Amino acid sequence: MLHRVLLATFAGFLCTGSATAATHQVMQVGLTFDPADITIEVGDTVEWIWSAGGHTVTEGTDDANPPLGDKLFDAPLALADPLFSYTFTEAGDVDYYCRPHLIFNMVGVIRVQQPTSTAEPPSIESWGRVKAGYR
Ligand SMILES: [Cu+2]
Repeated sequence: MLHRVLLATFAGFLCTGSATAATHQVMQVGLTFDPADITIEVGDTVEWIWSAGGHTVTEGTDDANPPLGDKLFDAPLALADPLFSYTFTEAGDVDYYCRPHLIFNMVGVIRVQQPTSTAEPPSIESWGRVKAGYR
């Protein structure tokens, strides 16, 4: 009976992991995103916050890559839309830019990593410690 409880507890830990989805903020400051390069985990949300002017938060490296209709996001960031948020569900680097200001290199990247708690399966040794740890 105790073994089943322990297994269920450990399985629950593996499924949920120990990380909680976080929210990261990127400010629009003049013709830059700040910070322009951030690393987050799968499941995290990024909020882009407007300060002045008219901008976009557009996935990719330019309007052709990927094509405008195929982008993960292409959102205005302006007085009328002062905040854009997006939750990243897959690992990988996601480039983005501001369409009117790409010529001024207004770009950024979100580096999405697998949560560290679930990146690797537990080793045999850690299983032993978990089982032995329940005195
Ligand atoms: Cu801009």
